Amino acid sequence: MALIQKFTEGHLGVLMMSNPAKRNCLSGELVKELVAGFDEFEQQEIHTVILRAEPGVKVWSAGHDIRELPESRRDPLNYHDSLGTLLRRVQDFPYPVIAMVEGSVWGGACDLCISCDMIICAEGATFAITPAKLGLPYNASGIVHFINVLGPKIAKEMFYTAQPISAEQAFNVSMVNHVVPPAELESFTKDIAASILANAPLSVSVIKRQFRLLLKGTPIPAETFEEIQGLRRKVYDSDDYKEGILSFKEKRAPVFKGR
Ligand code: YXS
Repeated sequence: MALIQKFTEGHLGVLMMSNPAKRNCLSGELVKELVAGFDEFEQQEIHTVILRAEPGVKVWSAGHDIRELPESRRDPLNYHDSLGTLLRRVQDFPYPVIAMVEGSVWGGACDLCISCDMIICAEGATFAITPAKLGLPYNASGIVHFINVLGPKIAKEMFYTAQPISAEQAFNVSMVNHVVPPAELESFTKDIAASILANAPLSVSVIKRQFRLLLKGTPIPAETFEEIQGLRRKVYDSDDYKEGILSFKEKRAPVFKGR
C-alpha cells in the first residue's frame, strides 16, 4: 500500500504523506517513497514541490519511526539514516520545496520542515524537536539547520524543553513564512507556488543552490567534529537512550537516570 500520493499540475508537483494510522512517521518505507517521488519529479521537470499530509490531519508527521531506531549502542542518526537521506534530498532537489503544514509536527519531521525552502502552516499547527524527550543525541547537521533558521536561543529552548511551539511563535521567530486559516491553506500555498513558477526556473534553481552551499554552516576542525561524535556516542550508549526508546514502545513515561 503506497504511503505517499503524488500529483502534478504543470510544473507543480505535490507529495502527500498518507499513513495516518502511524501518524505519517518517517519510516524507511515512507522515506523511500518520498525520495522516489522527488527523483520522479526531477525527471518530469517539476519546478516547485509542495510537501503535505492529507487534508485535516491532526498530526502532519510524528517524526522518525521510533521502532526503526537502534535499541542501543549504535548511532540513531548517522549520515546514511533514512532521515538524513530525506533531508538532503529535499535540500538538493533543484527547485523550491514548500512544506504545507497542518496539525502537529514532531522530531525529525520538524527538521524536515525547516529543511524545506519555505513553510506555510495553518493556524493551530505546532512544531516540536524531541530528542531530549527520548534520550536521543541529535546530529551536527540537524543542529546547524535549527541554528540557521531559528537562531541559537530559540533552538536551544526547543531542544531542551522538547515542547511544541505554536504556529504564531514559529512565525514570530521566522521559522514559518505564513500562518493562514486552515480553509485557506491549500489555495494560499498554491498561489505562492504559482508566483515561483512564473519566474525563470534556471534563476530560481541556481539561487536555491547558492543558499544550500552558503547555509552549510562554517567548516569545523576535524578534532571538533570528532569531539561532537564522542559526545553523541556517550548519549546513544547510555541507559537513558535505551529507556527512552523502550518507554515509547511500552506507551509509558520514561524514567531517566542521567546515565
Ligand atoms: O500503537 P499503534 O501500532 O497503533 O501505533 C501508534 C504509534 O506507535 C504510532 N506512532 C509512531 N510509530 C513510530 N514512530 C513514531 N514517531 C510514532 N508516532 C506515532 O502511531 C500510532 C498512533 O499513535 P498514538 O496512538 O500515539 O497517536 P496520538 O494521536 O494519540 O498521538 C500522536 C503523537 C504524535 C502525539 C504521538 O504518537 C507521539 O507523541 N509520537 C511520538 C512523537 C515523537 O516524539 N517523535 C520523535 C521521533 S524521534 C525523531 O524524530 C528524531 C530521531 S528526534 O527524536 O531526535 O527528534
